[in-house]
Amino acid sequence: MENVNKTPIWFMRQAGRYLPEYRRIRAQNKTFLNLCLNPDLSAKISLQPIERFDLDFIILFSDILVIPFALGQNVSFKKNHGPILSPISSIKELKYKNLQANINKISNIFETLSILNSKKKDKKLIGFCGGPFTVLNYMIEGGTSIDHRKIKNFVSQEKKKAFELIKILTEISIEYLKRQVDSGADYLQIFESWAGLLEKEEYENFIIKPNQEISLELKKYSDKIKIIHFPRGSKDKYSLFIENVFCDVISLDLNFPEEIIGQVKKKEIAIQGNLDPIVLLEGGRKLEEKVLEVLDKFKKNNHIFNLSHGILPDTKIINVEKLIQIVRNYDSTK
Ligand code: 1CP
Repeated sequence: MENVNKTPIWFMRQAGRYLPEYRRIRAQNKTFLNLCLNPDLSAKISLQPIERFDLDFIILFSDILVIPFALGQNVSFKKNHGPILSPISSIKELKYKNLQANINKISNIFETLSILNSKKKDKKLIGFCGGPFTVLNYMIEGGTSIDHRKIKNFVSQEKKKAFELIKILTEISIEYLKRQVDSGADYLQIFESWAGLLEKEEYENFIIKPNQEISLELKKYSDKIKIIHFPRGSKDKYSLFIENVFCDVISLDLNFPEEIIGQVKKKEIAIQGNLDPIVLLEGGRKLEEKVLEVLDKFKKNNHIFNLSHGILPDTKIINVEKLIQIVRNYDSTK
């Protein structure tokens, strides 16, 4: 059957452990960071989900934690455990010289983007970085955290140091993203995955302001680049976010305020999202129902179909295929 629906689709973490072809490459490359810094392999992994599913967007295969690495922090990834960083508590512990010298440590990533740019055909290429606060979270916590106690204390008790580090992270992110634009990125996604940890002035200072600065600088740099913001967990502050931060696309998790749907339409911002990755993992009838629910909910908006967070490693390929088929066959005019 011919595709009826034009809603573009991709998945956060579309390249990764749920794909056997990824696991094969990963098994032979024990050091995850080396994989991120290997242009041929990174480009190959980025294209795996496109070759398998014909998705509309290619996202660079890399990680948000290449930035702490570029700043001289020790970063490693332990199998089935996640990232491990030697935690820092101030700027002095970083080998921060000048932006270009630091970014040059990860310049292989620009080569990956250039390869992808030469192969992208009609697909759009997404570059990305972590939001400054989210990256700071990992730098201070030293890895995955359950209660985020250290970062919460840090921003409330060590404000001056927190501001200093956020400033550096914002500057390096801007420079890093500009180089991604130069290398062929059509879209940039800013993963502010831990935005939901902050409230009030802290949300203003550490989420809104840095994200706004990133948007403004990138828009000044290129009139073609499209920016996707993902301030995950912002809840009722999603509205405040889009009022204050320039977005071409806003990526929604499961708990956004309903008024967002009309608010973004007025501002001509597209919506990205927002199927629960657990629904995709579980499959069955519920998957069919929920995919249609998402399509119906956003059919009057410019909509990019995606999940509310990254695809889970145990997700079955047949569920992914099913989801895509439903999206491609959906008729939004009905
Ligand atoms: O063992 C492995 O193979 C590593 C697993 C893995 C993968 C495949 C990690 C470790 N990172 C990635 C790739 C990755 N990470 C991409 C690639 C592009 C894609 O296909 O989407 C992207 C965009 C990311 C972004 C990322 N990394 C975020 C933001 C998105 C989110 O999930 O909120 C975060 C928070 C990270 C940190 C990170 N890196 C890896 C893990 C397991 C984590 C999460 C740690 C945690 O639980 O807090």
